[in-house]
Amino acid sequence: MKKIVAIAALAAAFAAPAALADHHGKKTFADIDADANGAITLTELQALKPEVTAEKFAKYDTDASGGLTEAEMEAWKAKKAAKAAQDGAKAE
Ligand SMILES: [Ca+2]
Repeated sequence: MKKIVAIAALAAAFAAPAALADHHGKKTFADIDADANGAITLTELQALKPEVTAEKFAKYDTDASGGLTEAEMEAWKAKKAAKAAQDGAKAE
């Protein structure tokens, strides 16, 4: 039984692409873009983050294309990071 667990753990370790480790377990743009068309739709994003609303999505879909480009996703991430830093400063 122990041997099976060890093999399963080893298989899982090899199955995880090394690139993911650089993102601290976070999904990359390509991971979220399930159909790899270069834009993340609300459906694709909700598969990862079900809490994202259509309103919130639209706010960051700055060209209203119905999909978030990598640049739009980066802008979103930057805004979230800025907010987190601000919240952290308030807590101190
Ligand atoms: Ca897509």
